Amino acid sequence: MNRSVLIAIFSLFVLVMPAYGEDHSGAVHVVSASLKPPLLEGRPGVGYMILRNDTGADDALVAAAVPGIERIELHTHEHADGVMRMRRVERVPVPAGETVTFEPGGLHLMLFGAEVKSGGMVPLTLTFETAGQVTVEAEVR
Ligand SMILES: [Cu+2]
Repeated sequence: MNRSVLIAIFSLFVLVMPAYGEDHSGAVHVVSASLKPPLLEGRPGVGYMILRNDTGADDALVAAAVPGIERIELHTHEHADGVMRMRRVERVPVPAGETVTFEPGGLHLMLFGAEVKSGGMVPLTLTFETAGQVTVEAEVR
């Protein structure tokens, strides 16, 4: 590697690094977050949203929490033997520059012990591997 290439790479780091030192809590955008409490008591509810990663670095959603909801799991749907099944996942990759949609029949939040009432807004805190915690208002439908 010659000197000018090294300088070019170093300059890139200098340009990119300050962004990582800043608070990037707003860098992964969460829009249209909504929660549906269970229709039957004792059953889990579901949550949907759209994630947009504008940080320039790959990231992944690893946890979600809402006051009044005991536990939230990250779930996906997959086809197995002609049947759609839900499967829990530990992390949902959100690549740089991409949008990940949680929607019926696909990725969703599974809400256990959801003591939230329809018609209000609740704070939904999402934890990302790199961006850290992002809290948004989620509509309870
Ligand atoms: Cu589920």
